[in-house]
Amino acid sequence: MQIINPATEEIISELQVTSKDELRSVLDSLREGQKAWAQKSIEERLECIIRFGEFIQLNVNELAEILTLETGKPLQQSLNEIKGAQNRVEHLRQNAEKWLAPETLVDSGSTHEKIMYEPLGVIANISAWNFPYNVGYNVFLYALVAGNSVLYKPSEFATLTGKQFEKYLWQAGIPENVFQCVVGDGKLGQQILEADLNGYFFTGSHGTGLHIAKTVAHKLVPVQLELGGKDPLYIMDDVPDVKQAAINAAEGAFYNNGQSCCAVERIYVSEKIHDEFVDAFVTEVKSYKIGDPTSLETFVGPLTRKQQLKVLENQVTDALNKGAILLSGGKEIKGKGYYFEPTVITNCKHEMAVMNEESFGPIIGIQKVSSDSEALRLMSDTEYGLTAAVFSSDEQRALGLLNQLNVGTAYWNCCDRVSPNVPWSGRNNSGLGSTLSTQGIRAFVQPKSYHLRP
Ligand code: TXE
Repeated sequence: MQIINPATEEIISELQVTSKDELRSVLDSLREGQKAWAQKSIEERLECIIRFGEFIQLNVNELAEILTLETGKPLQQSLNEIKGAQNRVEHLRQNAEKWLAPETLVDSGSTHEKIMYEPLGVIANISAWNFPYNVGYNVFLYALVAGNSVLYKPSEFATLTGKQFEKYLWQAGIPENVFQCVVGDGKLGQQILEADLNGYFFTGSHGTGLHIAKTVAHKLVPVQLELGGKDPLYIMDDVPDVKQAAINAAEGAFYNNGQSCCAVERIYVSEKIHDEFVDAFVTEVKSYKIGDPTSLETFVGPLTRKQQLKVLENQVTDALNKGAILLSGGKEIKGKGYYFEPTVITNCKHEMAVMNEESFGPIIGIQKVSSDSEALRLMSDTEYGLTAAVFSSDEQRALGLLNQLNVGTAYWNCCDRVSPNVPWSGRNNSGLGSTLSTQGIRAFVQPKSYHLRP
């Protein structure tokens, strides 16, 4: 399998794809390893995770460079992503024992009732390329602490990063028969679906997620899907600082080149402040440094996948044909690398693809609205349900609207944000189940209830 640098289109590595036989023997060893791993105490498992965090800290620059080389993510953003691993390790250090401890619910003289949390067994973590470290460690660190072994299949667009994490997990004391990173694309993914695993944890597109859920349904094992979105942001007329709101909204839309599951994908602005907001927004976007992702100053690098250029181009054409106005960007940047100009489109309408289909790139549609109820109607009219944001100086007004939206995450005066303290979950076409927080660890265990009569 060839690994291509999206900034230069050069082949940077060639890897041997995991064969069917190798997959079988990897799974046999993970099944064997899991038994011993589950016997270890939570403290012992946690020690390995904490050591992993230390290795990550020591090698942060190397890890960031590989991520940038492989996915085109600007170096500063690669560094930010790796620092998130530290944050998850610390969160697990503080909470994992508490979350996994047996719970006694009734302790009367004649009856004891309690819950023990047992690991699922061997789980598959089929992952994505857009935040490959992040979407990986949000799954496998929690699964490992809970006593599972993990078959990790990174995206074919982020395999080198997956292999680096495997190296440091092993160095940190996680046995080789407890964590294995396999190499391949959807074909290998398909073989994993056909194999005997105790849970499937997926991050990626809605289409593949649905296929996975259908294919493994007969096994009756847990399936979690973290899929995409078409996340709306509404700027109310009472924002205290329109310029600051525009800067924050633009960052939410263009960070990681818009390739984030929770990127701001469509913006609604009150007609009272619309023009001022748009001016400030376009000024901000035009100030972004585009180019070589290995430079710490770059904010917009290449897209990770070449095929997305066409998707973005089609969304621009569709919007312009339906009456939108192009204020910035709008096309691929010719030359080496998969670069697309940061694109701002106004005068948008709900029927344009840029307002109702996932863009997953540096493009944003802005639509004027005349009331909160119009904004609510437009924000709600989607098949997705990942996040929604409202900027306003009035918390009650913002929450009044956010409370009515069918989303997993609601943001007031912020956006495009993930925290280990609260669950990360999508509704409808944005997915199933949760990572992070108590729910994120409970996803990797099964409760066993005890009724004891002493
Ligand atoms: O996803 P895929 P891709 C969305 C985003 C993006 C689109 C395509 O819209 O443009 O998905 O990205 C593996 N059985 N998101 O092509 O195809 C595949 O090898 C088992 C949103 O990367 O879903 C990879 O490891 N596995 C998302 C993983 O599935 C299969 C993040 C994801 O690939 C398989 C990334 C099969 N039959 C993309 N076919 C988010 N939530 O942020 C493929 N795979």
